[in-house]
Amino acid sequence: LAGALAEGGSPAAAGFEVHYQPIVRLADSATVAVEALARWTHPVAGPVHPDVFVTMAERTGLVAAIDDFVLDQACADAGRLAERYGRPIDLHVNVSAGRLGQHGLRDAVAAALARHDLPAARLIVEITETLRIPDLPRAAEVLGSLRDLGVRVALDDFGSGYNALAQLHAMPVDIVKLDSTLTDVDASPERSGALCRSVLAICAELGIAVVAEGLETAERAAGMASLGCPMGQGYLFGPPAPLDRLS
Ligand code: G
Ligand code: G
Ligand code: MN
Ligand code: NA
Repeated sequence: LAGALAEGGSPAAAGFEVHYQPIVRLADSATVAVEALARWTHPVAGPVHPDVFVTMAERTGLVAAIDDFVLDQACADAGRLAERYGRPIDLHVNVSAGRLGQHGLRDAVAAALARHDLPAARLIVEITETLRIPDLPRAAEVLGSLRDLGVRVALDDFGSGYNALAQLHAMPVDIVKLDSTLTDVDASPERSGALCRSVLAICAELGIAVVAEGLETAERAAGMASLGCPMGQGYLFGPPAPLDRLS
């Protein structure tokens, strides 16, 4: 990975590309946004699972290069995505939580928006909490600088990582993405319902929108809708796919 991304080697040249997964309004299944997801095909080893290369990249400090590539590609694709869906839609991009202690995230986001003439209101930055956020006040400051641009902030995998409630307490958040372990009613119906209802109540009180992740069946989507969850994402509505093969 380091070799592939070594000085000057662009992620695209190293075999990275961006896939998109629809995020829908549960009331009518209309696509309101897409999440941009990095994909990597190693020239010799073939496709590498994102969990593998994202973890490797986080450990080696290369994840910012991947995040910035996906951010730029997503902003570049905004026009074609609007054409595909017949109207402008929101773009979600992932940013590793490790990035929140560093300078430069705000500038990278501002530069990508300017380069592609995309309104900040169309962009959502998802904070992926695979790493514990060591300095929440500092992270809150960096996220605040993104919001000053007009970009929204989402907490990804909410409920499965570290410090979920402390993060909600400390950081400015516009959208919570309910992790699929919580929306999995089949595994644990009563607990899933109680947990989802509670998170939805907290978010309603704080004025935070919610996206239920991992929706694979119509039953699960209907269940989340009946709890008052406004948005969903999952294989039911479409898997991550290249722009020209989006469902
Ligand atoms: O796309 P799914 O295919 O399996 O992605 C696996 C994990 O990789 C998810 O947790 C997702 O958040 C993360 N991921 C995918 N694309 C990116 C990216 O561009 N940047 C970061 N930091 N994480 C990503
Ligand atoms: O960033 P995040 O961790 O939310 O990335 C979404 C991840 O979840 C990606 O790996 C994507 O491929 C995966 N995913 C998307 N929809 C579903 C689904 O319905 N079921 C499961 N098991 N995984 C999903
Ligand atoms: Mn995500
Ligand atoms: Na997730």
